[in-house]
Amino acid sequence: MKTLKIAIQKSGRLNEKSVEILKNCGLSFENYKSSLIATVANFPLEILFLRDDDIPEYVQDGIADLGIVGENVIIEAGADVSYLQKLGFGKCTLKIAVQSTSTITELSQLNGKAIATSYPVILQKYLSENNVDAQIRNISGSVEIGPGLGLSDAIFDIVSTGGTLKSNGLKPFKNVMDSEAVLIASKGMELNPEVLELLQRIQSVLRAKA
Ligand code: PRT
Ligand code: ZN
Repeated sequence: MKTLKIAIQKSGRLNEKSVEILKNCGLSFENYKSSLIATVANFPLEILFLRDDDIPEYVQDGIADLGIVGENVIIEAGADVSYLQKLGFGKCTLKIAVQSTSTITELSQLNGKAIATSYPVILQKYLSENNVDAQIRNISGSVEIGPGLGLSDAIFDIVSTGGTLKSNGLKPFKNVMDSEAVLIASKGMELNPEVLELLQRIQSVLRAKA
């Protein structure tokens, strides 16, 4: 029997809940902060701990058979993977936000403006679909400080409580995409018996919670 590999986030917002859902499936493994790989004692599975950004590609390329990652990260990476199950955590919305004093009310007012983001692919798709021609400034983090510094007229970022927007003098303008953590598989692996067994266990954990 082939040992499956599942990639989960090493540290960050999805790590704890990803470990928890696997433990609740009855999987027994050591979760040392320092290890990059853990072997499950009672199921043919290894757990790879990775940066979330690397997970879609690892799964697409079959280096990992399964992964747990935010939908936003999969879409941004353009990864070709199978979606098996939404997991109900890591929920957030990707939004365009503007300065709280801004008088922008229409999307068309973003024409010719600069928008700072770490998600250029998702933003470009949305702007193209809405015939908006704006300049995308690709920044790897802290995009919220852009408008205050005059670096951009708007930002496009993940929002959950909205507290970060508010404390940086920004307000939400348009909701572009809802996201949550999902279980994904390499194309074809969704038919593997052990994958199906694990999926069934995850689904019953989710049902018990509902
Ligand atoms: O190190 P690694 O690359 O693995 O992690 P990361 O730093 O890239 O990601 P991480 O751990 O921050 O987030 C992982 C995933 O969690 C994201 O890809 C989303 O799918 C999901 N998620 C859910 C969030 C948030 N909620 C969230 N609030 N990701 C980021 N945020 C940021 C947001 O951008 C803002 O700057 O948290 C800040 C606080 O948000 P507010 O609105 O609550 O103030
Ligand atoms: Zn990341």
